[in-house]
Amino acid sequence: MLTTAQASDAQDSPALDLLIVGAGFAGLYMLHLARQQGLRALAIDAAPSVGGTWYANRYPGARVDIQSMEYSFGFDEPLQQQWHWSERYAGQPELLRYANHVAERFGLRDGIALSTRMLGGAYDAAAAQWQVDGLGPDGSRRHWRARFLVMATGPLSAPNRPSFPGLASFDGPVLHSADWPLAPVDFSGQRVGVIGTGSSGIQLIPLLAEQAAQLTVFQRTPAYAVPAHNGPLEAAYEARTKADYAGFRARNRAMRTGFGSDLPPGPGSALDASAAEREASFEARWRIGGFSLLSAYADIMVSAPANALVADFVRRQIRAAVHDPATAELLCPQHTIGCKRLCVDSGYYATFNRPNVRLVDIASAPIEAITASGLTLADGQQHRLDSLVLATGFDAITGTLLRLDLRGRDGLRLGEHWAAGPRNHLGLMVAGFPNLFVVGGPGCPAAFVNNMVSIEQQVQWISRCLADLTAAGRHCIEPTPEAEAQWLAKVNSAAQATLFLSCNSWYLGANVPGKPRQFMPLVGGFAAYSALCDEVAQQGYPGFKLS
Ligand code: NA7
Repeated sequence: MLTTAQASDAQDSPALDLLIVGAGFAGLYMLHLARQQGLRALAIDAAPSVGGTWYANRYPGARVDIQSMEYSFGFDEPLQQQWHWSERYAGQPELLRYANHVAERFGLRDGIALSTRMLGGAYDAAAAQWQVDGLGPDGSRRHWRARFLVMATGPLSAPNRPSFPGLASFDGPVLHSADWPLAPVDFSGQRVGVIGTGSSGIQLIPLLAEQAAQLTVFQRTPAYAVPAHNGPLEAAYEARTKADYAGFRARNRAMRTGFGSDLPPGPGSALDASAAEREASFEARWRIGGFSLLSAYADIMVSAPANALVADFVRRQIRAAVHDPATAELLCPQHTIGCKRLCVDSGYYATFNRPNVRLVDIASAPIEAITASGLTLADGQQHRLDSLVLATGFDAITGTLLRLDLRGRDGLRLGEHWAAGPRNHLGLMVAGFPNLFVVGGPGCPAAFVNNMVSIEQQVQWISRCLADLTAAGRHCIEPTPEAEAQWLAKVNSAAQATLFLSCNSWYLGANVPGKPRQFMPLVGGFAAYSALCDEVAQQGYPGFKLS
Protein backbone atom coordinates (compact mmCIF):
# COMPACT_ATOMS: atom_id res chain seq x y z
CA MET A 1 0.00 0.00 0.00
CA LEU A 2 1.06 3.55 -0.58
CA THR A 3 1.45 6.02 2.24
CA THR A 4 -1.10 8.86 2.31
CA ALA A 5 1.50 11.24 0.84
CA GLN A 6 2.35 8.86 -1.98
CA ALA A 7 -1.30 8.22 -2.70
CA SER A 8 -1.98 11.92 -3.05
CA ASP A 9 0.75 12.10 -5.76
CA ALA A 10 -0.72 9.15 -7.63
CA GLN A 11 -2.69 9.64 -10.83
CA ASP A 12 -6.30 9.36 -9.74
CA SER A 13 -8.89 8.12 -12.25
CA PRO A 14 -12.55 9.13 -12.07
CA ALA A 15 -14.57 7.01 -9.65
CA LEU A 16 -15.58 3.68 -11.13
CA ASP A 17 -18.48 1.40 -10.43
CA LEU A 18 -16.27 -1.60 -10.88
CA LEU A 19 -12.53 -2.22 -10.89
CA ILE A 20 -11.65 -5.63 -12.28
CA VAL A 21 -8.21 -7.00 -11.51
CA GLY A 22 -7.07 -9.36 -14.23
CA ALA A 23 -7.69 -9.47 -17.99
CA GLY A 24 -7.73 -13.22 -18.43
CA PHE A 25 -10.95 -14.93 -19.43
CA ALA A 26 -12.70 -14.01 -16.14
CA GLY A 27 -11.70 -10.35 -16.34
CA LEU A 28 -12.69 -10.06 -20.00
CA TYR A 29 -16.13 -11.54 -19.44
CA MET A 30 -16.70 -9.47 -16.28
CA LEU A 31 -15.83 -6.31 -18.21
CA HIS A 32 -18.17 -7.29 -21.04
CA LEU A 33 -21.12 -7.92 -18.72
CA ALA A 34 -20.45 -4.82 -16.62
CA ARG A 35 -20.45 -2.65 -19.75
CA GLN A 36 -23.66 -4.25 -20.96
CA GLN A 37 -25.18 -3.24 -17.61
CA GLY A 38 -24.05 0.33 -18.17
CA LEU A 39 -21.49 0.25 -15.37
CA ARG A 40 -18.29 2.29 -15.47
CA ALA A 41 -15.77 -0.51 -15.36
CA LEU A 42 -12.04 -0.80 -15.85
CA ALA A 43 -9.95 -3.97 -16.01
CA ILE A 44 -6.27 -3.80 -15.16
CA ASP A 45 -3.62 -6.45 -15.70
CA ALA A 46 0.04 -6.53 -14.76
CA ALA A 47 0.84 -8.31 -18.03
CA PRO A 48 1.29 -6.42 -21.30
CA SER A 49 -1.41 -8.59 -22.88
CA VAL A 50 -4.85 -9.94 -22.19
CA GLY A 51 -5.10 -13.72 -21.73
CA GLY A 52 -4.07 -14.24 -18.09
CA THR A 53 -2.76 -17.75 -17.59
CA TRP A 54 -2.52 -18.23 -21.38
CA TYR A 55 -0.20 -15.29 -21.64
CA ALA A 56 1.98 -16.30 -18.68
CA ASN A 57 2.33 -20.01 -19.42
CA ARG A 58 4.21 -19.77 -22.73
CA TYR A 59 6.49 -22.77 -22.16
CA PRO A 60 6.88 -25.23 -25.04
CA GLY A 61 3.99 -27.68 -25.07
CA ALA A 62 1.62 -25.57 -22.92
CA ARG A 63 -1.83 -26.81 -23.77
CA VAL A 64 -5.28 -26.93 -22.21
CA ASP A 65 -6.25 -30.25 -20.59
CA ILE A 66 -9.99 -30.01 -21.38
CA GLN A 67 -11.13 -30.22 -25.00
CA SER A 68 -11.37 -26.82 -26.65
CA MET A 69 -14.93 -27.26 -27.90
CA GLU A 70 -15.73 -27.35 -24.17
CA TYR A 71 -12.99 -25.06 -22.80
CA SER A 72 -14.30 -21.92 -24.51
CA PHE A 73 -16.98 -19.31 -23.92
CA GLY A 74 -20.58 -20.39 -24.40
CA PHE A 75 -22.27 -17.09 -23.61
CA ASP A 76 -22.40 -15.85 -27.20
CA GLU A 77 -23.78 -18.01 -30.00
CA PRO A 78 -22.09 -16.16 -32.91
CA LEU A 79 -18.73 -16.38 -31.08
CA GLN A 80 -18.98 -20.13 -30.51
CA GLN A 81 -20.23 -20.74 -34.04
CA GLN A 82 -17.60 -18.65 -35.80
CA TRP A 83 -14.51 -19.54 -33.79
CA HIS A 84 -12.68 -22.60 -35.11
CA TRP A 85 -10.25 -24.55 -32.94
CA SER A 86 -7.52 -26.22 -34.96
CA GLU A 87 -6.83 -28.99 -32.45
CA ARG A 88 -8.79 -31.11 -30.03
CA TYR A 89 -6.81 -29.56 -27.15
CA ALA A 90 -5.66 -26.07 -28.13
CA GLY A 91 -2.10 -25.03 -27.47
CA GLN A 92 -1.15 -21.83 -25.67
CA PRO A 93 -0.66 -19.67 -28.81
CA GLU A 94 -4.16 -20.49 -30.06
CA LEU A 95 -5.71 -19.87 -26.64
CA LEU A 96 -3.98 -16.51 -26.50
CA ARG A 97 -5.31 -15.66 -29.98
CA TYR A 98 -8.78 -16.58 -28.72
CA ALA A 99 -8.46 -14.26 -25.70
CA ASN A 100 -7.38 -11.44 -28.02
CA HIS A 101 -10.26 -12.23 -30.36
CA VAL A 102 -12.74 -11.99 -27.46
CA ALA A 103 -11.27 -8.62 -26.43
CA GLU A 104 -11.59 -7.32 -30.02
CA ARG A 105 -14.93 -8.84 -30.82
CA PHE A 106 -16.67 -7.32 -27.80
CA GLY A 107 -14.82 -3.99 -28.08
CA LEU A 108 -13.18 -4.36 -24.69
CA ARG A 109 -9.71 -2.95 -25.40
CA ASP A 110 -10.48 0.61 -24.34
CA GLY A 111 -11.64 -0.65 -20.95
CA ILE A 112 -8.41 -2.48 -20.18
CA ALA A 113 -5.22 -0.99 -18.75
CA LEU A 114 -2.34 -3.38 -19.46
CA SER A 115 1.09 -3.42 -17.81
CA THR A 116 -0.79 -1.96 -14.85
CA ARG A 117 -0.35 -3.66 -11.54
CA MET A 118 -2.49 -3.55 -8.42
CA LEU A 119 -0.46 -3.26 -5.22
CA GLY A 120 -3.20 -3.10 -2.64
CA GLY A 121 -6.66 -1.89 -1.83
CA ALA A 122 -8.55 -0.76 1.23
CA TYR A 123 -12.27 -0.49 1.82
CA ASP A 124 -13.25 3.04 2.73
CA ALA A 125 -16.46 2.55 4.72
CA ALA A 126 -17.27 6.29 4.89
CA ALA A 127 -17.25 6.63 1.11
CA ALA A 128 -18.51 3.05 0.55
CA GLN A 129 -15.68 2.66 -1.94
CA TRP A 130 -12.58 0.62 -2.55
CA GLN A 131 -9.42 2.75 -2.66
CA VAL A 132 -6.96 0.83 -4.79
CA ASP A 133 -3.29 1.59 -5.38
CA GLY A 134 -1.09 0.38 -8.17
CA LEU A 135 1.57 1.08 -10.73
CA GLY A 136 1.09 2.11 -14.34
CA PRO A 137 3.12 0.94 -17.37
CA ASP A 138 5.82 3.55 -16.75
CA GLY A 139 6.09 2.63 -13.07
CA SER A 140 4.11 5.72 -12.01
CA ARG A 141 1.73 5.51 -9.09
CA ARG A 142 -1.92 4.89 -9.87
CA HIS A 143 -4.99 5.21 -7.68
CA TRP A 144 -8.50 4.04 -8.43
CA ARG A 145 -11.76 4.47 -6.53
CA ALA A 146 -14.48 1.94 -7.21
CA ARG A 147 -17.70 0.82 -5.53
CA PHE A 148 -16.97 -2.80 -6.34
CA LEU A 149 -13.73 -4.68 -6.70
CA VAL A 150 -13.62 -7.96 -8.63
CA MET A 151 -10.51 -10.07 -8.24
CA ALA A 152 -10.33 -11.96 -11.52
CA THR A 153 -6.73 -12.83 -10.78
CA GLY A 154 -6.95 -16.57 -11.44
CA PRO A 155 -6.32 -19.52 -9.15
CA LEU A 156 -2.96 -20.41 -10.75
CA SER A 157 -1.18 -17.11 -11.29
CA ALA A 158 1.37 -16.72 -8.49
CA PRO A 159 4.37 -18.89 -9.50
CA ASN A 160 5.86 -21.09 -6.78
CA ARG A 161 9.61 -20.52 -6.76
CA PRO A 162 11.15 -22.79 -4.12
CA SER A 163 14.15 -21.24 -2.38
CA PHE A 164 16.76 -23.84 -3.35
CA PRO A 165 20.03 -22.95 -1.60
CA GLY A 166 22.46 -21.36 -4.07
CA LEU A 167 19.89 -20.83 -6.83
CA ALA A 168 21.15 -17.29 -7.47
CA SER A 169 24.68 -18.57 -8.04
CA PHE A 170 23.72 -20.72 -11.05
CA ASP A 171 25.65 -19.52 -14.11
CA GLY A 172 23.04 -20.37 -16.77
CA PRO A 173 19.45 -19.27 -17.28
CA VAL A 174 16.84 -20.29 -14.70
CA LEU A 175 13.40 -20.39 -16.31
CA HIS A 176 10.02 -20.88 -14.64
CA SER A 177 7.24 -22.56 -16.63
CA ALA A 178 4.76 -19.87 -15.56
CA ASP A 179 7.01 -16.96 -16.48
CA TRP A 180 8.60 -18.12 -19.73
CA PRO A 181 10.63 -15.71 -21.90
CA LEU A 182 8.77 -14.10 -24.79
CA ALA A 183 11.39 -15.06 -27.37
CA PRO A 184 11.75 -18.76 -28.17
CA VAL A 185 14.48 -20.43 -26.09
CA ASP A 186 16.95 -22.63 -27.94
CA PHE A 187 18.20 -25.52 -25.82
CA SER A 188 20.16 -27.18 -28.67
CA GLY A 189 23.37 -28.77 -27.53
CA GLN A 190 22.67 -27.98 -23.87
CA ARG A 191 22.52 -29.98 -20.68
CA VAL A 192 19.11 -29.03 -19.31
CA GLY A 193 17.65 -29.82 -15.90
CA VAL A 194 13.91 -29.76 -15.16
CA ILE A 195 12.61 -29.69 -11.59
CA GLY A 196 8.94 -30.58 -11.31
CA THR A 197 6.76 -33.24 -12.88
CA GLY A 198 3.23 -31.83 -12.55
CA SER A 199 1.13 -30.83 -15.58
CA SER A 200 3.61 -28.16 -16.72
CA GLY A 201 6.68 -30.39 -16.44
CA ILE A 202 4.88 -33.25 -18.17
CA GLN A 203 3.98 -30.99 -21.09
CA LEU A 204 7.38 -29.36 -21.55
CA ILE A 205 9.67 -32.38 -20.93
CA PRO A 206 8.91 -34.19 -24.24
CA LEU A 207 9.58 -31.01 -26.26
CA LEU A 208 12.76 -30.06 -24.40
CA ALA A 209 13.99 -33.63 -24.85
CA GLU A 210 13.80 -33.18 -28.62
CA GLN A 211 16.15 -30.17 -28.43
CA ALA A 212 18.52 -30.65 -25.54
CA ALA A 213 21.72 -32.65 -25.79
CA GLN A 214 20.97 -34.07 -22.34
CA LEU A 215 17.79 -33.63 -20.33
CA THR A 216 17.76 -34.51 -16.64
CA VAL A 217 14.38 -34.65 -14.93
CA PHE A 218 14.49 -34.17 -11.16
CA GLN A 219 11.38 -35.86 -9.79
CA ARG A 220 10.11 -35.50 -6.22
CA THR A 221 6.73 -37.18 -6.75
CA PRO A 222 5.84 -39.12 -9.88
CA ALA A 223 2.59 -38.02 -11.49
CA TYR A 224 -0.25 -39.96 -13.02
CA ALA A 225 -0.63 -38.90 -16.65
CA VAL A 226 -3.33 -39.98 -19.06
CA PRO A 227 -2.94 -39.54 -22.83
CA ALA A 228 -4.54 -36.54 -24.51
CA HIS A 229 -4.54 -38.20 -27.95
CA ASN A 230 -4.39 -34.66 -29.25
CA GLY A 231 -4.69 -34.00 -32.94
CA PRO A 232 -6.52 -31.86 -35.46
CA LEU A 233 -10.12 -31.19 -34.47
CA GLU A 234 -12.34 -33.57 -36.42
CA ALA A 235 -14.56 -31.65 -38.83
CA ALA A 236 -17.50 -34.01 -38.28
CA TYR A 237 -17.30 -33.63 -34.49
CA GLU A 238 -17.09 -29.86 -34.79
CA ALA A 239 -20.12 -29.76 -37.13
CA ARG A 240 -22.12 -32.07 -34.88
CA THR A 241 -21.35 -29.99 -31.80
CA LYS A 242 -22.05 -26.69 -33.52
CA ALA A 243 -25.38 -27.98 -34.83
CA ASP A 244 -26.62 -27.72 -31.23
CA TYR A 245 -23.89 -25.88 -29.35
CA ALA A 246 -26.36 -24.45 -26.83
CA GLY A 247 -27.61 -27.93 -25.99
CA PHE A 248 -24.04 -29.22 -25.68
CA ARG A 249 -23.15 -26.39 -23.28
CA ALA A 250 -26.29 -27.04 -21.22
CA ARG A 251 -25.50 -30.75 -20.96
CA ASN A 252 -21.98 -29.90 -19.81
CA ARG A 253 -23.26 -27.43 -17.22
CA ALA A 254 -25.32 -30.26 -15.75
CA MET A 255 -22.14 -32.32 -15.17
CA ARG A 256 -20.22 -32.27 -11.88
CA THR A 257 -17.16 -31.01 -13.76
CA GLY A 258 -18.79 -28.74 -16.33
CA PHE A 259 -17.50 -30.88 -19.19
CA GLY A 260 -17.49 -34.44 -20.47
CA SER A 261 -21.17 -34.87 -21.34
CA ASP A 262 -20.08 -36.81 -24.45
CA LEU A 263 -18.79 -39.54 -22.16
CA PRO A 264 -20.83 -39.43 -18.95
CA PRO A 265 -19.50 -40.92 -15.70
CA GLY A 266 -20.02 -44.63 -15.31
CA PRO A 267 -22.55 -45.57 -12.63
CA GLY A 268 -21.89 -47.81 -9.66
CA SER A 269 -18.80 -49.00 -7.89
CA ALA A 270 -15.58 -50.18 -9.51
CA LEU A 271 -15.66 -52.91 -6.86
CA ASP A 272 -18.95 -54.35 -8.13
CA ALA A 273 -17.74 -54.77 -11.70
CA SER A 274 -15.95 -57.95 -12.75
CA ALA A 275 -12.22 -57.70 -13.46
CA ALA A 276 -12.90 -58.07 -17.18
CA GLU A 277 -15.60 -55.36 -17.19
CA ARG A 278 -13.36 -52.98 -15.28
CA GLU A 279 -10.44 -53.54 -17.59
CA ALA A 280 -12.64 -52.96 -20.63
CA SER A 281 -14.00 -49.76 -19.15
CA PHE A 282 -10.54 -48.41 -18.19
CA GLU A 283 -9.13 -49.41 -21.60
CA ALA A 284 -11.95 -47.67 -23.45
CA ARG A 285 -11.44 -44.45 -21.49
CA TRP A 286 -7.65 -44.64 -21.88
CA ARG A 287 -8.13 -44.88 -25.66
CA ILE A 288 -10.40 -41.81 -25.64
CA GLY A 289 -7.95 -39.96 -23.41
CA GLY A 290 -8.28 -37.07 -20.97
CA PHE A 291 -9.85 -37.01 -17.54
CA SER A 292 -12.61 -39.49 -18.35
CA LEU A 293 -10.66 -42.36 -16.76
CA LEU A 294 -11.39 -40.94 -13.30
CA SER A 295 -15.12 -41.09 -13.90
CA ALA A 296 -15.22 -44.70 -15.13
CA TYR A 297 -17.03 -45.52 -11.87
CA ALA A 298 -18.82 -43.35 -9.35
CA ASP A 299 -16.62 -44.21 -6.36
CA ILE A 300 -13.08 -43.65 -7.64
CA MET A 301 -12.54 -40.51 -5.56
CA VAL A 302 -14.34 -41.76 -2.46
CA SER A 303 -13.30 -45.40 -2.07
CA ALA A 304 -9.62 -46.26 -1.56
CA PRO A 305 -9.99 -49.83 -2.91
CA ALA A 306 -11.82 -48.55 -6.03
CA ASN A 307 -9.17 -45.88 -6.51
CA ALA A 308 -6.38 -48.46 -6.17
CA LEU A 309 -7.80 -50.38 -9.15
CA VAL A 310 -7.47 -47.35 -11.44
CA ALA A 311 -4.05 -46.47 -10.06
CA ASP A 312 -2.89 -50.02 -10.75
CA PHE A 313 -4.21 -49.80 -14.32
CA VAL A 314 -2.19 -46.61 -14.96
CA ARG A 315 0.97 -48.10 -13.44
CA ARG A 316 0.61 -51.01 -15.88
CA GLN A 317 0.42 -48.51 -18.77
CA ILE A 318 3.58 -46.81 -17.51
CA ARG A 319 5.46 -50.11 -17.28
CA ALA A 320 4.35 -50.97 -20.81
CA ALA A 321 5.48 -47.59 -22.17
CA VAL A 322 8.89 -47.30 -20.51
CA HIS A 323 11.57 -49.79 -21.58
CA ASP A 324 13.96 -49.56 -18.64
CA PRO A 325 12.28 -51.32 -15.68
CA ALA A 326 14.07 -49.24 -13.03
CA THR A 327 13.03 -45.97 -14.71
CA ALA A 328 9.48 -47.28 -15.15
CA GLU A 329 9.27 -48.15 -11.44
CA LEU A 330 10.50 -44.69 -10.47
CA LEU A 331 7.82 -43.16 -12.70
CA CYS A 332 5.05 -45.20 -11.04
CA PRO A 333 3.13 -43.07 -8.53
CA GLN A 334 1.98 -44.72 -5.33
CA HIS A 335 -0.41 -42.05 -4.05
CA THR A 336 -4.17 -41.91 -4.62
CA ILE A 337 -4.86 -41.24 -8.29
CA GLY A 338 -6.68 -37.93 -8.81
CA CYS A 339 -5.65 -36.65 -5.38
CA LYS A 340 -3.17 -34.35 -7.11
CA ARG A 341 -4.68 -33.05 -10.33
CA LEU A 342 -4.39 -35.70 -13.02
CA CYS A 343 -2.03 -34.74 -15.86
CA VAL A 344 -3.00 -35.06 -19.51
CA ASP A 345 0.08 -35.76 -21.60
CA SER A 346 1.42 -36.17 -25.10
CA GLY A 347 4.22 -38.73 -25.12
CA TYR A 348 5.52 -38.06 -21.60
CA TYR A 349 6.36 -41.59 -20.47
CA ALA A 350 7.87 -42.64 -23.83
CA THR A 351 10.24 -39.66 -23.57
CA PHE A 352 12.17 -41.64 -20.96
CA ASN A 353 13.11 -44.19 -23.66
CA ARG A 354 15.28 -41.56 -25.35
CA PRO A 355 19.00 -41.99 -24.77
CA ASN A 356 19.40 -38.28 -23.89
CA VAL A 357 16.82 -38.29 -21.08
CA ARG A 358 17.55 -39.29 -17.51
CA LEU A 359 15.21 -39.46 -14.50
CA VAL A 360 16.63 -38.59 -11.08
CA ASP A 361 14.77 -39.27 -7.86
CA ILE A 362 14.98 -36.28 -5.53
CA ALA A 363 12.58 -37.76 -3.00
CA SER A 364 15.25 -40.15 -1.70
CA ALA A 365 18.14 -37.70 -2.27
CA PRO A 366 16.77 -34.12 -2.14
CA ILE A 367 18.44 -31.16 -3.77
CA GLU A 368 21.11 -29.96 -1.37
CA ALA A 369 22.40 -26.99 -3.31
CA ILE A 370 22.47 -25.35 -6.67
CA THR A 371 25.94 -24.31 -7.69
CA ALA A 372 27.36 -22.21 -10.54
CA SER A 373 27.63 -25.29 -12.75
CA GLY A 374 24.68 -27.41 -11.72
CA LEU A 375 23.04 -29.18 -8.87
CA THR A 376 24.18 -31.26 -5.91
CA LEU A 377 21.95 -33.84 -4.22
CA ALA A 378 21.99 -34.94 -0.59
CA ASP A 379 23.70 -38.23 -1.49
CA GLY A 380 26.58 -36.36 -3.14
CA GLN A 381 25.46 -36.79 -6.79
CA GLN A 382 26.55 -33.84 -8.94
CA HIS A 383 24.66 -32.90 -12.12
CA ARG A 384 26.30 -30.44 -14.49
CA LEU A 385 23.73 -28.23 -16.24
CA ASP A 386 23.69 -25.34 -18.71
CA SER A 387 20.03 -24.34 -18.12
CA LEU A 388 17.59 -25.01 -15.34
CA VAL A 389 13.82 -25.12 -15.75
CA LEU A 390 11.56 -24.83 -12.72
CA ALA A 391 8.18 -26.42 -13.40
CA THR A 392 7.37 -26.09 -9.71
CA GLY A 393 3.81 -24.85 -10.01
CA PHE A 394 1.93 -22.16 -8.16
CA ASP A 395 1.04 -20.75 -4.80
CA ALA A 396 -2.42 -21.76 -5.87
CA ILE A 397 -5.86 -20.25 -5.26
CA THR A 398 -4.89 -17.82 -2.47
CA GLY A 399 -1.31 -16.89 -3.45
CA THR A 400 -2.11 -13.98 -5.73
CA LEU A 401 -4.65 -12.49 -3.33
CA LEU A 402 -2.37 -12.75 -0.31
CA ARG A 403 0.60 -11.22 -2.13
CA LEU A 404 -1.49 -8.02 -2.41
CA ASP A 405 -2.16 -5.71 0.49
CA LEU A 406 -5.93 -6.12 0.71
CA ARG A 407 -7.69 -4.51 3.68
CA GLY A 408 -11.35 -4.66 4.53
CA ARG A 409 -13.37 -2.91 7.21
CA ASP A 410 -11.35 -1.24 10.00
CA GLY A 411 -8.10 -2.06 8.25
CA LEU A 412 -8.59 -5.83 8.58
CA ARG A 413 -5.91 -7.48 6.43
CA LEU A 414 -6.89 -10.42 4.29
CA GLY A 415 -3.74 -12.21 5.48
CA GLU A 416 -4.94 -11.91 9.12
CA HIS A 417 -8.46 -13.01 8.29
CA TRP A 418 -7.07 -16.03 6.44
CA ALA A 419 -4.19 -16.78 8.83
CA ALA A 420 -5.55 -20.28 9.52
CA GLY A 421 -6.61 -20.78 5.91
CA PRO A 422 -9.03 -19.08 3.53
CA ARG A 423 -12.70 -18.60 4.42
CA ASN A 424 -15.52 -16.92 2.56
CA HIS A 425 -19.17 -17.36 1.67
CA LEU A 426 -20.25 -19.16 -1.50
CA GLY A 427 -16.62 -19.06 -2.61
CA LEU A 428 -17.35 -15.52 -3.76
CA MET A 429 -17.27 -12.95 -0.93
CA VAL A 430 -15.31 -12.50 2.31
CA ALA A 431 -16.78 -11.29 5.64
CA GLY A 432 -15.32 -7.91 6.53
CA PHE A 433 -14.51 -7.15 2.87
CA PRO A 434 -17.67 -5.50 1.52
CA ASN A 435 -18.24 -5.32 -2.24
CA LEU A 436 -15.20 -7.49 -2.94
CA PHE A 437 -15.82 -10.44 -5.25
CA VAL A 438 -13.34 -13.21 -6.02
CA VAL A 439 -13.61 -15.32 -9.18
CA GLY A 440 -11.98 -18.77 -9.04
CA GLY A 441 -10.95 -18.35 -5.42
CA PRO A 442 -11.15 -20.70 -2.45
CA GLY A 443 -14.46 -22.27 -1.45
CA CYS A 444 -15.72 -22.74 -5.00
CA PRO A 445 -15.41 -25.77 -7.28
CA ALA A 446 -13.34 -24.01 -10.01
CA ALA A 447 -10.31 -26.30 -9.56
CA PHE A 448 -12.44 -29.34 -10.44
CA VAL A 449 -14.51 -27.71 -13.15
CA ASN A 450 -13.99 -26.68 -16.74
CA ASN A 451 -12.74 -23.23 -15.83
CA MET A 452 -14.60 -21.47 -18.64
CA VAL A 453 -17.89 -22.83 -17.33
CA SER A 454 -16.93 -21.87 -13.80
CA ILE A 455 -15.95 -18.34 -14.89
CA GLU A 456 -19.21 -17.83 -16.77
CA GLN A 457 -21.27 -18.96 -13.78
CA GLN A 458 -19.43 -16.80 -11.21
CA VAL A 459 -19.25 -13.72 -13.41
CA GLN A 460 -22.96 -14.01 -14.25
CA TRP A 461 -23.73 -14.33 -10.53
CA ILE A 462 -21.70 -11.21 -9.71
CA SER A 463 -23.33 -9.31 -12.53
CA ARG A 464 -26.79 -10.31 -11.31
CA CYS A 465 -25.85 -9.38 -7.75
CA LEU A 466 -24.77 -5.88 -8.84
CA ALA A 467 -28.05 -5.47 -10.75
CA ASP A 468 -30.09 -6.68 -7.76
CA LEU A 469 -28.31 -4.25 -5.43
CA THR A 470 -28.97 -1.34 -7.75
CA ALA A 471 -32.61 -2.33 -8.15
CA ALA A 472 -33.00 -2.53 -4.37
CA GLY A 473 -31.26 0.82 -3.84
CA ARG A 474 -28.46 -0.82 -1.83
CA HIS A 475 -24.79 0.12 -1.98
CA CYS A 476 -23.09 -2.59 -0.14
CA ILE A 477 -23.11 -6.37 0.19
CA GLU A 478 -21.03 -8.46 2.55
CA PRO A 479 -21.40 -11.97 3.96
CA THR A 480 -22.08 -12.48 7.64
CA PRO A 481 -19.38 -14.17 9.75
CA GLU A 482 -21.91 -16.94 10.55
CA ALA A 483 -22.54 -17.68 6.86
CA GLU A 484 -18.81 -17.71 6.27
CA ALA A 485 -18.24 -20.20 9.10
CA GLN A 486 -20.98 -22.44 7.75
CA TRP A 487 -19.52 -22.35 4.25
CA LEU A 488 -16.08 -23.24 5.56
CA ALA A 489 -17.59 -26.19 7.43
CA LYS A 490 -19.28 -27.27 4.18
CA VAL A 491 -16.01 -27.06 2.22
CA ASN A 492 -14.21 -29.07 4.90
CA SER A 493 -16.83 -31.74 5.32
CA ALA A 494 -17.18 -32.18 1.54
CA ALA A 495 -13.42 -32.80 1.27
CA GLN A 496 -13.44 -35.17 4.25
CA ALA A 497 -15.92 -37.40 2.46
CA THR A 498 -13.40 -37.96 -0.36
CA LEU A 499 -9.84 -39.20 -0.88
CA PHE A 500 -8.53 -35.69 -1.60
CA LEU A 501 -6.94 -35.27 1.83
CA SER A 502 -4.69 -38.31 1.37
CA CYS A 503 -1.78 -36.62 -0.45
CA ASN A 504 0.14 -33.35 -0.68
CA SER A 505 -1.49 -31.27 -3.40
CA TRP A 506 -1.84 -27.62 -4.33
CA TYR A 507 -5.55 -28.02 -3.50
CA LEU A 508 -4.37 -28.34 0.11
CA GLY A 509 -1.66 -25.67 -0.05
CA ALA A 510 0.79 -28.48 0.73
CA ASN A 511 3.17 -27.57 -2.13
CA VAL A 512 4.18 -24.26 -0.52
CA PRO A 513 6.20 -24.46 2.70
CA GLY A 514 4.45 -22.70 5.59
CA LYS A 515 1.07 -22.39 3.88
CA PRO A 516 -1.85 -23.45 6.13
CA ARG A 517 -2.90 -26.98 5.22
CA GLN A 518 -6.52 -26.48 4.30
CA PHE A 519 -8.43 -27.99 1.44
CA MET A 520 -9.40 -24.95 -0.63
CA PRO A 521 -11.75 -25.97 -3.47
CA LEU A 522 -15.32 -27.10 -2.92
CA VAL A 523 -15.91 -30.71 -3.88
CA GLY A 524 -19.48 -31.60 -4.73
CA GLY A 525 -19.91 -30.64 -8.30
CA PHE A 526 -20.51 -27.64 -10.47
CA ALA A 527 -24.21 -28.20 -11.05
CA ALA A 528 -25.06 -28.32 -7.33
CA TYR A 529 -22.90 -25.28 -6.58
CA SER A 530 -24.38 -23.28 -9.41
CA ALA A 531 -27.93 -24.13 -8.33
CA LEU A 532 -27.14 -23.09 -4.75
CA CYS A 533 -25.70 -19.73 -5.87
CA ASP A 534 -28.83 -19.09 -7.95
CA GLU A 535 -31.06 -19.98 -5.01
CA VAL A 536 -29.24 -17.50 -2.75
CA ALA A 537 -29.73 -14.71 -5.29
CA GLN A 538 -33.36 -15.73 -5.82
CA GLN A 539 -34.09 -15.60 -2.09
CA GLY A 540 -32.68 -12.10 -1.65
CA TYR A 541 -29.15 -13.08 -0.53
CA PRO A 542 -29.58 -14.86 2.82
CA GLY A 543 -26.19 -15.07 4.55
CA PHE A 544 -25.30 -11.58 3.31
CA LYS A 545 -25.80 -8.13 4.86
CA LEU A 546 -27.13 -5.61 2.37
CA SER A 547 -26.86 -1.97 3.35
P1 NA7 B 1 2.17 -28.67 -9.94
O1 NA7 B 1 1.13 -29.58 -10.42
O2 NA7 B 1 2.03 -28.08 -8.58
O3 NA7 B 1 3.56 -29.42 -10.07
C1 NA7 B 1 4.73 -28.88 -9.53
C2 NA7 B 1 5.82 -29.90 -9.57
O4 NA7 B 1 6.98 -29.32 -8.99
C3 NA7 B 1 5.52 -31.16 -8.76
O5 NA7 B 1 6.10 -32.26 -9.39
C4 NA7 B 1 6.20 -30.86 -7.43
O6 NA7 B 1 6.55 -32.00 -6.69
C5 NA7 B 1 7.43 -30.14 -7.90
N1 NA7 B 1 8.00 -29.29 -6.86
C6 NA7 B 1 7.42 -28.23 -6.26
N2 NA7 B 1 8.26 -27.72 -5.32
C7 NA7 B 1 9.35 -28.49 -5.34
C8 NA7 B 1 10.55 -28.50 -4.59
N3 NA7 B 1 10.76 -27.59 -3.63
N4 NA7 B 1 11.47 -29.43 -4.85
C9 NA7 B 1 11.25 -30.35 -5.82
N5 NA7 B 1 10.14 -30.43 -6.56
C10 NA7 B 1 9.19 -29.49 -6.32
O7 NA7 B 1 2.34 -27.42 -10.93
P2 NA7 B 1 2.15 -27.37 -12.50
O8 NA7 B 1 2.58 -26.03 -12.94
O9 NA7 B 1 2.77 -28.54 -13.14
O10 NA7 B 1 0.60 -27.53 -12.70
C11 NA7 B 1 -0.31 -26.73 -11.96
C12 NA7 B 1 -1.67 -26.80 -12.57
O11 NA7 B 1 -1.69 -26.07 -13.81
C13 NA7 B 1 -2.13 -28.16 -12.95
O12 NA7 B 1 -2.62 -28.90 -11.88
C14 NA7 B 1 -3.17 -27.88 -14.01
O13 NA7 B 1 -4.36 -27.50 -13.39
C15 NA7 B 1 -2.61 -26.68 -14.71
P3 NA7 B 1 5.54 -32.56 -5.54
O14 NA7 B 1 4.42 -33.20 -6.30
O15 NA7 B 1 5.08 -31.36 -4.76
O16 NA7 B 1 6.35 -33.47 -4.75
